[in-house]
Amino acid sequence: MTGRAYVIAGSEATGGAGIQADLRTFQELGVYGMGTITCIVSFDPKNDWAHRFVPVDPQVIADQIEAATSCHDLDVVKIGMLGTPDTIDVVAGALERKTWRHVVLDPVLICKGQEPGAALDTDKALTAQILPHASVITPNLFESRTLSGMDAIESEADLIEAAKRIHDLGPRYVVAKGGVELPGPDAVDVLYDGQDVVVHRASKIGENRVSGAGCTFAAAITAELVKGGTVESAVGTAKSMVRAGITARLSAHTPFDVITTVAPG
Ligand code: PXL
Repeated sequence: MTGRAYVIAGSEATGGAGIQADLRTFQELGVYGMGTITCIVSFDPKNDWAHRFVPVDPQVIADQIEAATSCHDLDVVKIGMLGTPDTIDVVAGALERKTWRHVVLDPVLICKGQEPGAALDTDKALTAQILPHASVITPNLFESRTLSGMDAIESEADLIEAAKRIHDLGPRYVVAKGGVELPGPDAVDVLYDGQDVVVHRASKIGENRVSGAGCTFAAAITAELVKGGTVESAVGTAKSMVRAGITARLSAHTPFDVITTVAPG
């Protein structure tokens, strides 16, 4: 183990996404992982796998952060699903309390299958209180539209424009992910650092979304930054890892297949 990686995120009870995917990714990339749970998501098989969402009490989140940060000297943290403005208050406070070398933010506004309306208050709080602390942000297409204020992102040029607008909100590096929804044969990710645009691309594997891909991507970037990699090389490793994991996806009884955690070979 060459370093310690920390994640503040939600639990997703089927194991496909959330902190379960994060910790597997840390382990697979050879860093020691620890996590603080912000909320518990349990899909409901009796109701079309709808999201049952329970936030963790803010004091309990603060206690977990205190335990992790007192036990270990940490300088890289991944932020995943926060879920409520109260949780965002607590996590913003923790980010302010010490200096982080990197804060990798996966700006989870809603998870697959949730109503976009649920994102509105979380979106505002995340933009105001968490984004200014992020050094790396990894929005998917929906999150890029929401954060950039753009009506539509339908091409690589649109994605680059979104990355530039999100950069203006504070994060030093923006990784805007095209995923399967951006039209074209390739899964395109745009990395923008305020000066240069680097486009990472790989052919799409099917046209369906896979659960856990966004979590795995940001967690892999986090692990590589812990090990001392540059953001650009971390993004390359994360993309290879997600591609390998989607290739080796699991089918499940949920509406989405599930990514597996495979270190790039
Ligand atoms: O994939 C986004 C995501 C992140 N974190 C948690 C989730 C989900 C989607 O279901 O439940 C905890």
